[in-house]
Amino acid sequence: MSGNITFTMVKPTAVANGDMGNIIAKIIEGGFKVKALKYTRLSKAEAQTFYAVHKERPFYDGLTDFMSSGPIIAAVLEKDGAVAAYRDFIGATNPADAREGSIRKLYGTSIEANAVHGSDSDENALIEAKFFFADREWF
Ligand code: FUP
Repeated sequence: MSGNITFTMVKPTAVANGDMGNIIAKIIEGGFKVKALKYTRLSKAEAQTFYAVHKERPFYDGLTDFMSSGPIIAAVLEKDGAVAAYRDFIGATNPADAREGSIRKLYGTSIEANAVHGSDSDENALIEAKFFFADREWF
């Protein structure tokens, strides 16, 4: 399965703004198959674990506060070359730099509140997916 899956989250601001349905619809229209899907909320400690790779970065505390500030949608997506395809699909990290029509351009409001997460490697996609989903929750 590695190489064909990626992991995404609809971040708290996008959920709070009522954009979750539009974002999930756009992902499916983009040719990504939903393998797993969950409405949930990270604790601060869980957000710190999830973003541990950014532990030394100046934005780590704010990012983990933000990501635990409200409910999110977590999902595993399938497509050939899913990681790269999805990163291209959602646009640049900073919505201001994101491609016109991309999810981050349409629904992101700042580099932190950039609407969605997308895994950066096949290895991390699997780690992140397993962080949220038990085997029986994948279809
Ligand atoms: P991306 O892989 O596009 O999500 O971007 P990064 O891995 O560089 O960043 C991870 C998350 O950290 C981003 F979603 C938003 C946040 N971030 C900030 O809050 N400030 C920054 O300066 C850079 C990233």
